[in-house]
Amino acid sequence: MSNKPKILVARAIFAETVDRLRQHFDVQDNPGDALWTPAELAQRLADKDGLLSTGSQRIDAALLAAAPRLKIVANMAVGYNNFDVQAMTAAGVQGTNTPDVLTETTADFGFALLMATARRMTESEHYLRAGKWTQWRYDMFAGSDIHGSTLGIIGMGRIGQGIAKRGAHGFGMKVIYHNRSRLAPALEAECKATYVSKDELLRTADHVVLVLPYTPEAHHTIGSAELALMKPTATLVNIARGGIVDDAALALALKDRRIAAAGLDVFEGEPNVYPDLLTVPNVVLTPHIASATVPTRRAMADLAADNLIAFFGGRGPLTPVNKI
Ligand code: 8YV
Repeated sequence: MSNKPKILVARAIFAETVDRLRQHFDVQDNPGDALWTPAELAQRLADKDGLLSTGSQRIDAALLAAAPRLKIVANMAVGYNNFDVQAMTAAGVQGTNTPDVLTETTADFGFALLMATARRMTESEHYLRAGKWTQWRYDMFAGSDIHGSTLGIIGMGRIGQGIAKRGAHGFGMKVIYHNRSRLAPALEAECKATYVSKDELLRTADHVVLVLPYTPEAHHTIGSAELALMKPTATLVNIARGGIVDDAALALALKDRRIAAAGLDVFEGEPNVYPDLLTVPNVVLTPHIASATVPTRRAMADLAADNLIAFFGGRGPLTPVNKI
């Protein structure tokens, strides 16, 4: 019997990463990518020392109680709202995430979604594919400009800063932002970004991008009251987390053209999508793929694995989210 630590890999990941884990650990993986229920996950964790998780596993007190040997959960995501950090710390379980490696890729995607939304790219593609394009028209799918417009970013962490730089330096946008805390002056200058209140941002931005982490306080940061503050020509992009936007209120605002359009990569209760969002034309919908490039997903899997290797190697986790 091996005396290596026992690791559970909760979802399918790159075979090379699993092979590397096998050099250090006794690994149970999930190559078929079965979606385990919390009870099935708990049963598999009963004899495990470590877990490589993704955003789809909830790590809470009930799960921890069923996993008496568990010492670390390495999330393959920068966001870790699937962790009950307090319960993990109380149980002496280390949590880690995957910051930095996905910053630029995710900022690229945020900008892509903003452009697709403002320039009505998927709506016009559906029209073309449906065989409806029979003649040119002066106002056909006329959207709003990106260059020279005002970009409002809510949540100015690493990804928000990446989007600000793309907007300010690449597209000559005026960048305003709102965040829990103001950036240091040097960072504001680098991003060419001006701090404003949330209301001022919503009132003045042509394009609003949400990049804040999900916390209970961030729930429905954008609801009907906030949508009412936005310009009728404005667009809204959410690449942060489902639940930050009230999807029902947004669907109504899009239907009533209270705002021009939205781009959504994340949803309340995903992978379920609020049904009305599937029927309104002025929304671009993607299935939580902002970090999905092959090199970035590899880097995320590798960093999660490196956290496990460093932790059990006695070197401490590389990117901890709690202190145990
Ligand atoms: C992940 C993400 O793909 O890193 C995050 O926080 O939202 C995405 O990059 C997703 O959470 C899967 O773990």
